[in-house]
Amino acid sequence: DSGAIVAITADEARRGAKRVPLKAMMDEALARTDAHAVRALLVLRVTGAEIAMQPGRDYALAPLLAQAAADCPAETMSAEDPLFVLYTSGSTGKPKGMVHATGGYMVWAAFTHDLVFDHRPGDVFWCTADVAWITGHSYVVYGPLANGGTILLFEGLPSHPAPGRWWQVIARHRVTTFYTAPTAIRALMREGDDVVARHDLSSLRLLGSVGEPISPDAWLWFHDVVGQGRCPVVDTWWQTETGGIMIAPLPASVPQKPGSATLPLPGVHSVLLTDKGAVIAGEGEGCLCMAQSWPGQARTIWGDHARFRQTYFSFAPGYYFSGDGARRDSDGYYWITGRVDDVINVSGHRIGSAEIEDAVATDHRFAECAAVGIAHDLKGQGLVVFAVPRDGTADGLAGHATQAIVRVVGRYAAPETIYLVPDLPKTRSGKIVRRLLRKIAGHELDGLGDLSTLADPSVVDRLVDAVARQGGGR
Ligand code: 7RM
Repeated sequence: DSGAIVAITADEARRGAKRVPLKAMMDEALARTDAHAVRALLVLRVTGAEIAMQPGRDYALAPLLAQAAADCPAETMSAEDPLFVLYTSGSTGKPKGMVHATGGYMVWAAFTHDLVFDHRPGDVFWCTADVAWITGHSYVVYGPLANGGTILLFEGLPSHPAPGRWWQVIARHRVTTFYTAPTAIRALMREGDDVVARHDLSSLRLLGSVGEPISPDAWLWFHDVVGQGRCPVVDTWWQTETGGIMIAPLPASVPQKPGSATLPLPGVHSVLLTDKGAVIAGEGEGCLCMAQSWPGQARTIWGDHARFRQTYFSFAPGYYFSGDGARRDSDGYYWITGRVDDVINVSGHRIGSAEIEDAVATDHRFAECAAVGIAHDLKGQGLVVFAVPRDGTADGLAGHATQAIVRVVGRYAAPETIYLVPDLPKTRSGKIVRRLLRKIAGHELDGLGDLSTLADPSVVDRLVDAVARQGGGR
């Protein structure tokens, strides 16, 4: 997409006891005709696994670095030069390559890291996010390093090789500031309080959460058990598109409420709009939008500025549209309710229903399919796919749908459940009625609501039957 001429990879990545074959995955990606611009692949040795090197294209990184000069003068850039392109899912089409600009993005990452995490000299800042996620970009790399901070980088999983691994890391390295995601907090909570209590967490001063709404019980556990009641919890709302945190409590100055991201940061003009684009005053619920720009705002979608304008600025002219719904209480506090579009949030991974549906469509055994998100105890949302086989239901068909999704989208998008169904519920104009599918997948059969808008209401009974027959449906 970018026309990049050099790519950098590693032989393998470690994920707990597993090894991810990065070099082999890169070989497969570079074999695609649309990756022809890449002339050199630099390979970092991490695990020493056996890998195939393609002469003339692949180079081991270490010997090249050994020959390079130790001094690398900084390049002068324009503030508006692109800094990076990071892909994120929307409700329609392919993931969008969000372009962040050199000056504004770094200003926003540094400013928000300083303000929200009350950055002080001597802090050891640990953001557990993957560097490949915007949270890793802004709060593992750019923000804390621009502020001259000390970061902790950790390659691994919360409970590998044993429960308590993260607490051990915090104690050993005297981490002061710990920023993670609700999905991790829920998993750690399940391990029990005594796992936490076995470690000395007295170095912690501040805790942060990001990626999805945090339920009050998970918030309280984080605050009371991990933070021992001493550490403020900053629930930070933001997006790939915003570059950095937008709504969050300022520690020690904004009283917290468990489950609320609280108030917009200085310089952030958040508003709630009705479906028709009218501004809601005071208490209320609506679409979360921004009435003014801010430095960290993405500048465009790589290669498709028209789509950028359409996606973010056409809902209500003059406003940035986030795609999230929110409620504002009588104190002006924001409570994020989740996406108002067809984006599914699985463990903080943004997955567009269209991406999943397009992936399944690459396997011609399926006539069509629909993907929805339903409540999941650990992951926040779980992905459920309804797939319509072209002819009948052969053995192993659901497995083929999963394989197509893993191949095209990635392992993180492997669905919880696949239901093979004879038909999908559609309106007369042919739109899939996802609201119904969400209810059927969540086994909420009492409130199916008005079925009169369906082209063929009898589909519903056939669907419910098919789901009941397939049980877990895996
Ligand atoms: C940073 C990040 C963005 C979407 C966003 C929301 C959801 C993120 C919170 C949250 C409730 C939060 N970038 N989201 N943070 N919902 N409370 N504190 O997550 O581009 O990957 O996702 O994530 O729906 O639109 S992201």
